[in-house]
Amino acid sequence: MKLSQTLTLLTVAGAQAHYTFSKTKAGGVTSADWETIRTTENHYSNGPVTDVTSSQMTCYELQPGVGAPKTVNVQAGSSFSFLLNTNIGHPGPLHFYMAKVPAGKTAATFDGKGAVWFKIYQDGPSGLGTGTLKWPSDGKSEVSVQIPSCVQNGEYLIRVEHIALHSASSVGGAQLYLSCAQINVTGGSGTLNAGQLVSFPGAYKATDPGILFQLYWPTPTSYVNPGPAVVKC
Ligand SMILES: *[C@@H]1O[C@H](CO)[C@@H](O)[C@H](O)[C@H]1NC(C)=O
Ligand SMILES: [Cu+2]
Repeated sequence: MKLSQTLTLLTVAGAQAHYTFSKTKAGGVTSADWETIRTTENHYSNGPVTDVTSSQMTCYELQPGVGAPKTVNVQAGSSFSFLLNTNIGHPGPLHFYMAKVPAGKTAATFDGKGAVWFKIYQDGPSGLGTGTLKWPSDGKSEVSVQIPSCVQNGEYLIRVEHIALHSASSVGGAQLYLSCAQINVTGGSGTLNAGQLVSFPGAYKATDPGILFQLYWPTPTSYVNPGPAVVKC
């Protein structure tokens, strides 16, 4: 095989393993692609963010400022899903964050910048110490989170983030797949203490132990998720 053909095949195989989060599901209703989620820069390539200090870390938007056509109504305490265009083809942790839209903005107009984000979910692997880690999101085409029952009502951005760790043993090797949906929460008790809010970019460093991570050898015996603790009601 010619070198150019080999390179083409490698490129295609790489792209197939990549993914985007392009649809939402709430209250039994599934959106269209990019209807409730801001279209991401990788909507065609499916490629990851690899620089955790990049402005892409906020919502990976193709056209910042444009917003998604719709904001989804969501009940506090209910399940909210992001659907993928393919499936999660790489191993690593899944995170969900929320940011309350400030006064004077809407979920469609808020840019998500500044220290506004709190974490509502993270997961870790099983199989630590065995040489083969399994992650709850492996192969999934839909991932879900429970909207905390104690959030304040109102509009939010909700940000899904999957960190692929298969190449994460060198700085800049972790692959972050993320997008933001626009939601409007009702039925929340409003008692949440979100604690210290973080910004994206800003919350992560390329050398955080959960981002610069040796997945294969030496056999990992622990995994530390990057970012803040998960909020509790
Ligand atoms: C959010 O929900 C409230 C309560 O149902 C409603 O009054 C408001 O119009 C909704 N906002 C959006 C943007 O859908
Ligand atoms: Cu990939």
